[in-house]
Amino acid sequence: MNDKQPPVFIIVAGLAGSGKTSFIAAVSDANVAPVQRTIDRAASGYRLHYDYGQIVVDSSLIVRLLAPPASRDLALARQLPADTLGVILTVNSVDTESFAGAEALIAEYRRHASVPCLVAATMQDLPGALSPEALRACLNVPDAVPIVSCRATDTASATAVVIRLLHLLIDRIEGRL
Ligand SMILES: Nc1nc2c(ncn2[C@@H]2O[C@H](COP(=O)(O)OP(=O)(O)O)[C@@H](O)[C@H]2O)c(=O)[nH]1
Ligand SMILES: [Mg+2]
Repeated sequence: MNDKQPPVFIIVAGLAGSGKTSFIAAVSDANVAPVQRTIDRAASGYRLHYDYGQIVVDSSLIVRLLAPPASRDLALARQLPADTLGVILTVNSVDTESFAGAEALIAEYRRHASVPCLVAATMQDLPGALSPEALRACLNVPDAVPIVSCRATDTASATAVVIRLLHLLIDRIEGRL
């Protein structure tokens, strides 16, 4: 019997400069430094460059992390890959000028995604970073969506965000959410 599962996906979405590439590099296995992977869309005839990384949990389970190019974000929000576990929405906590765009992106994912979503508030190590509570108010994020402090360049910090997303998924499977 072949017990190898097809890969499952976590989408990392956010505006340019919000820490997506850093986040994927920090959580991915060392031998899968994030590469830009071109995904061929044979049916529609175009090619896209996604940031890509992966976590090999064991011989039967691989979690792939994908960050879509910003131009693709809204289209992807409406049609996530079938085996998507959840969405991590990165927000640059110091870049107040990005907040309007970040708010719109978060709202779009929440409107369309049937999988758990959370916000990773990146750049929390920098002076002037807004707290998760302040970001919640600025970006109109409802309480049901966690906002997790994050340093996207740090493996432990980024991994904690992934684990939080997995707990959200478990809560949902067990009917607690
Ligand atoms: N200090 C700090 N720098 C970060 C953090 N996340 C990303 N950066 C830096 O911010 C810049 C943009 O990050 P990047 O991952 O390229 O963002 P992307 O455009 O969303 O892929 C890079 O120079 C990163 O090193 C963070 O949490 N803290
Ligand atoms: Mg990038």
